[in-house]
Amino acid sequence: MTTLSVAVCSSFALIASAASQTTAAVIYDPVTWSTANAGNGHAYRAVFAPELMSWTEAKAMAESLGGHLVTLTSAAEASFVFSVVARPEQWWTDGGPWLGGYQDTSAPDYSEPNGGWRWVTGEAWSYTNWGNGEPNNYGGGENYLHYLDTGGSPVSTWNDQSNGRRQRGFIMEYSVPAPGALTLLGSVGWLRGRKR
Ligand SMILES: [Ca+2]
Ligand SMILES: [Ca+2]
Repeated sequence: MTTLSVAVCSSFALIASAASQTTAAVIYDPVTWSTANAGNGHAYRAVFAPELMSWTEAKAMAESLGGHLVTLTSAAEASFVFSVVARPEQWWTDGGPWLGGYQDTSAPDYSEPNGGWRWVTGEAWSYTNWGNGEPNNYGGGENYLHYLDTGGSPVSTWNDQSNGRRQRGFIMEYSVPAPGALTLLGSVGWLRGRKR
């Protein structure tokens, strides 16, 4: 059984309690892609999950924080997000963080490995930045987007991955000014309590 609770902490602090078997997700401070810099005015946050999470779990947490999994709909946006937000190198020890792309297996254009891809926001799926040989639907069921696992080196290219291959976090995006819930949670980290 898994339960979620909330505890106040620094957005950069990692709380781990051996006694209670809990580990906090680390919610990094937002970075805004300002319109003054030819951006979209949206803010982005990296969330590091040491205990790993599925794409479905990442999507739910991004929404609970007042945003959505990041949608990289242009080369400029992808470059900004990777250079400014997607830096914690610990993410790449076992695959990179989740992104907001998935395959709609009921869509008319669905096919493996390259058909039916969608962004969680419904924005047009046009820009892509797949790694070499990706997407490949390796082993079947690779229907979710994340940064490619390169064995420790951060890269900006993408991989299709199975939901069950849990990753070390995600990147979220939201319009600014932030929703009330996000303001409230700006200095709050989530604790995941797990009974072992
Ligand atoms: Ca697939
Ligand atoms: Ca793949």
